[in-house]
Amino acid sequence: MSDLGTARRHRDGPNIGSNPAPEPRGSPVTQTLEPATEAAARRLDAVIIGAGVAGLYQLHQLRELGLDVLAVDAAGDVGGTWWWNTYPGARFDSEAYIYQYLFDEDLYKDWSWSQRFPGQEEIHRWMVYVADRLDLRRDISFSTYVTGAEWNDDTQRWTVRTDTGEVFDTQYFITCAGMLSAPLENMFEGQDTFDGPIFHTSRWPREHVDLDGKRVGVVGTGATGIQVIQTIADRVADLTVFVRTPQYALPMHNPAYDETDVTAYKDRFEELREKLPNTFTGFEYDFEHAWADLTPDERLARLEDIYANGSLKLWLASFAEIFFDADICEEVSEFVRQKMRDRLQDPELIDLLVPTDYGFGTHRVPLETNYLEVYRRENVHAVGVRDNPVVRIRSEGIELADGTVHELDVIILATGFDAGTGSLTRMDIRGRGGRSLTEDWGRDIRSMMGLAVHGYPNLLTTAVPLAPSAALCNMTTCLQQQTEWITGAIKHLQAQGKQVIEATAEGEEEWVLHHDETANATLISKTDSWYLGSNIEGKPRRVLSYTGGVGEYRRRTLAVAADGYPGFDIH
Ligand code: NA7
Repeated sequence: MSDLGTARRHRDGPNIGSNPAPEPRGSPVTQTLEPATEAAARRLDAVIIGAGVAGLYQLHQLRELGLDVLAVDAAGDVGGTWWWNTYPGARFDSEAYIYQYLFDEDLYKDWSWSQRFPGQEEIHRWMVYVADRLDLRRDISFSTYVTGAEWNDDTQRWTVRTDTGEVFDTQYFITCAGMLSAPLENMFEGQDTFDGPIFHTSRWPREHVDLDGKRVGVVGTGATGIQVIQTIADRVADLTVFVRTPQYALPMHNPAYDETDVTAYKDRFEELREKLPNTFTGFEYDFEHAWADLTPDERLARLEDIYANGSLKLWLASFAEIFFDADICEEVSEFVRQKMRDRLQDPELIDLLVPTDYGFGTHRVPLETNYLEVYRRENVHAVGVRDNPVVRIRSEGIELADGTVHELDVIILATGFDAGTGSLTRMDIRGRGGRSLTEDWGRDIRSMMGLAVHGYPNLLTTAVPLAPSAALCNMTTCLQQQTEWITGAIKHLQAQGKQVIEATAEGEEEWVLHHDETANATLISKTDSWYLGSNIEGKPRRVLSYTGGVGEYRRRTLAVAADGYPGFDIH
């Protein structure tokens, strides 16, 4: 994973075994906020939701600005995504040395990574290091879920409420809640009848889960499912993987770092600080060649070379044309398919696990380690559920449409998230005149550069739709940029003696049109996946991520700030 997330408070759910998973929240639209009494509310300048990558840095910046600010997080500690996602095999697929804060050279250089793509435990330790180094914990309220917030037109301030009964009266309400923090965990009829535990990957129990010798079923073969499957296959007695849509799998090259490697990347700090915010996806690499400029042999040589790099480079920095040109996308897809066929060998597995009905790069591309080889083990069974779907969970296991029942001891749901919007729409956020963000985004997902929403004054957002941080970037790059933009906007208000900033309807509309025009030119917009919201029934369709590139987004957002915030009403 390379994403930020922070999410909801852990609760015991009846159907999730020993997993302390959150209860499904009722439709926030039907919840009503109790009126706050002045006495009960703690007065603040800013409330931040989240203590992950964005929340920590936003807290640091606003404190430096002299604001009285509190971060609130449902998690039990700092880390966001890297606190929640403790499932077996969770790890980076951004190189560790670029998934970094770049605002402080010493902070960067005083931490050393053990390998190119470290696992969750090391990543979480790094986030603890950052929080301690910047002394952030004293202004974070953990194990606290924001249930709702309400803009008061008279006071021009937000009332924010939590499930611990706290009420905050704040000028700014800033969401750093993560784009993949609302898990899809109540997926199937009969989940509460299963005799064993059911774990959603992002709500993995913090205590040890014993899978040894168990019959385990995994539903979902996205980036997360792949990490779980390849990690547990040799521990469990029997592993059944329910495959609906296979992924293009790219082998990860993950060497351990010695002192020389660490010194080498640290010496590049200045170069990385300059480069990362200006590439197409906030990674280190960028497109170097146009497809048309190379001969077929040169293209193949380049693809082989990048494939051997063992990173997301094949997706994010081979040929930009794969995102726009169906024929070129098909050629690169076929290159990856052949690699997969060579590894799988078995025609039945090839049929089930090699994607043929969508193009390489139009879904999130996962990195893996021996993922395909795992299916050649005797204790691993791939079951196709595209034409014979899972219909329910029964006491003994998973039942498919044709009546087949797969008997299991443990079920793992790697079924993904309500991406981009779910973290906020599961709360009850009310803007001007009591309008509901859940209802507004339930009709049409709109924002002003992913930083603000018309109708919600002083609500400033990160990792929400219509910015690269909604999906298509190295998250630390994008989130640093967004939080710095927010800090800059607040500074601007302070300097002007103003209190309120709100995206205008016209400004937002202009951005939505630009976003759509850019997104609709890509093949991503023509391919079902969570990138488009199509994993959630009834979710309005829109490419969640800004696809114009991280560098272009940065240029545009900084221009807005430099030009005095056109598209925003400031008063
Ligand atoms: P994803 O990428 O949304 O994957 C979810 C998987 O679950 C995907 O394979 C789905 O198949 C599958 N799924 C969902 N519902 C069902 C049902 N009902 N039956 C069978 N299979 C189902 O989530 P991840 O957690 O893997 O990754 C999310 C991001 O986290 C990832 O992109 C990284 O950025 C980190 P489908 O494709 O819908 O056919």
